[in-house]
Amino acid sequence: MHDMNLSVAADPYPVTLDLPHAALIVIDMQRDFVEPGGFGAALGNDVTRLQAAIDPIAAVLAAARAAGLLVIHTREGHRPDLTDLPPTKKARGRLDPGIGDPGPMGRILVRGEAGHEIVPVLAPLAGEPVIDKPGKGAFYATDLETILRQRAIAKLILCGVTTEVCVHTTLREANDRGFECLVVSDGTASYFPEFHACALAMVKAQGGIFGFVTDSATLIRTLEKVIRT
Ligand code: C5J
Repeated sequence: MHDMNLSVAADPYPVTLDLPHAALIVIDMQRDFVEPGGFGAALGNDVTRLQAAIDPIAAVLAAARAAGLLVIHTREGHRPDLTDLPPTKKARGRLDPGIGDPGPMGRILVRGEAGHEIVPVLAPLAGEPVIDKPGKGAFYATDLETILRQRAIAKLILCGVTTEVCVHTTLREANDRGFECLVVSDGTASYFPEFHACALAMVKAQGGIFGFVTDSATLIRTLEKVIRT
């Protein structure tokens, strides 16, 4: 029986993961954000910046699954009737097409549409919960907290996009609920490199005011200790 308490090198200092009480959350790796022709691209963004996070996330996913961690995926999107879409969110940016409108991958950010799906290489496995969220944070208007509490999860490893929007909002929601968060620096990405850097810096500032930051290679090396033994 191996020790399930793993110390992960992180900033501002190492963090301990008690594996049965840790979960990996992969945030919004959806075609609408990551692929050309989706919502992110419609906003004028360079989606290749987000694509840089795919390989590190795939590697972290594989290690987390092999180590037996609970893996949870999130998706940002709305009901087809758009009853959960705040008018402010719909109107913001004066986009044409905007959320709910037909786009190259179906209706933009609408559940069930092709663009709303997670990119195939990071597709959830059977049994991995998928949280559909109408907002930026994965706790708001979802059953994520219920699922985590049922499994006695105390620590969250966060990957996904975008660093300063949905990852940060989820991180802040989690932190206020008492979850310890470890952000994987190269497993997150932003359309704006300066926002990515700043968002990561904010996590670990002031002694880790929102949590901890590590990178995928460090995390995987640590998880391998329980995978190999
Ligand atoms: C955005 C997200 N950026 N998943 N969503 O609108 O970060």
